[in-house]
Amino acid sequence: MVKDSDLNELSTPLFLKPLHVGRPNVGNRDRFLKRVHEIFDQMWFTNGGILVQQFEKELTRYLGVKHCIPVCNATLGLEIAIRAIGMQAEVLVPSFTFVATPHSLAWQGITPVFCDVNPLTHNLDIRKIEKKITPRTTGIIGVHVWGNACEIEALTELAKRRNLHLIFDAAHAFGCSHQGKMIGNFGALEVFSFHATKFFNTFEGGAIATNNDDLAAKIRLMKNFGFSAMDQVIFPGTNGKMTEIAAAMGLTSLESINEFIACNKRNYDLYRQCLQSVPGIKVFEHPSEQRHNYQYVILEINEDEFKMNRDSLMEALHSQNVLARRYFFPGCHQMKPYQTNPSAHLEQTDALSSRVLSLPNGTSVNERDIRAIASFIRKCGKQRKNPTKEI
Ligand code: T4K
Repeated sequence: MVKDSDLNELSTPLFLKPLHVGRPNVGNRDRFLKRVHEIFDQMWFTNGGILVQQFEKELTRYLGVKHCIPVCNATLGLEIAIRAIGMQAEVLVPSFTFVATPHSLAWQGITPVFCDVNPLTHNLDIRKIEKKITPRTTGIIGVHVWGNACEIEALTELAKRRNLHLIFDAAHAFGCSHQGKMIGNFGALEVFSFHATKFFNTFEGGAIATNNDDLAAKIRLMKNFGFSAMDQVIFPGTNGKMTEIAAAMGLTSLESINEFIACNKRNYDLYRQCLQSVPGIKVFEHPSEQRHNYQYVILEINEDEFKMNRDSLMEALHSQNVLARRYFFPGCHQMKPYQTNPSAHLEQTDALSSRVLSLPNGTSVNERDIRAIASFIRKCGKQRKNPTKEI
């Protein structure tokens, strides 16, 4: 264990090798490689092969949902979903999200109208959404940021009352639940990301979950060029298919998902325990009464109390090879493609994106790492100057 006093003696960084946010979790490598050999034996690489079919079945069972359709990534999954459901003109989205969320609308000529977030939950602020509805609004995309469910009931009620489509970007929320039901069962559909940086990965990948049979049928057509049978195209589609190798990784990841989650939770609890008494540092809380993947360890830094701002803390951590990330910074409304968007003044989003910092979690992080990181952060808070110069 590294103590504060030890840090004073450190002339080399705390970690010799970088400790990343978003390091992939990998299940049993031999089982994965066995599946890869099967792929070569079959000489069937994509277009709905047996591993994708098996992965789809397993996902559906895991989530308790009628359909969970694997796709090549969540961004394309969102694009397909938005088109399948018929969103057009303007769609309400949070700005405090990864830029893929608004891009999936803008890419098909739909204007993302950015809404502010609730500073406590980091999700869409239901009290502020309704004001943004115009005659051009056709839908809402809620994002379950850090895996924590949006205010689903309130959003569902609003969407119903104002005749809007409602879908969820559940990129962070695989393995999480809301009111005892797995995420994947809400809105018209939900889209997961299985990108390498997610706690559950298929290298690149994602899935669209829905309980609506007609919508599922449409999505299946759309992600395969609109083919209904050989030589028969009945819809203008795209290529959103998952490959066999991605499904091999997905099946292998699924076998270890409980271990990944247990490891994330252990780490998350330890971070909280080690940082709870540090003035000006708050570790964002995940709801204990729901299932959760505990992937994200998010610090909120109160500069006045901590005596150092978020960016200086990030620089200090980077100097020690702890590659903390500013997810999400800046808010999407501040990014170049969206700066002219009239919905641009979002006080809470701006404040939040200047105070959050994401710390490494997952199977590549151990107890000793976390104690060292927490000790270093505590030390940073005690110093008003740049701590890296004194360590
Ligand atoms: N909606 C939301 C709310 C999302 O967060 C995302 C994705 C999406 C939609 C779209 O999902 P996908 O279409 O990607 O399925 C990363 C990921 O690329 C992105 O998937 C993720 N969100 C976003 C939050 O983070 P970057 O630009 O920050 O990635 P990058 O390359 O800087 O890597 C992040 C960290 O992960 C680095 O510290 C290194 C580490 N890393 C990364 C990769 C790829 C590894 O250790 N190994 C790896 O293989 O976007």
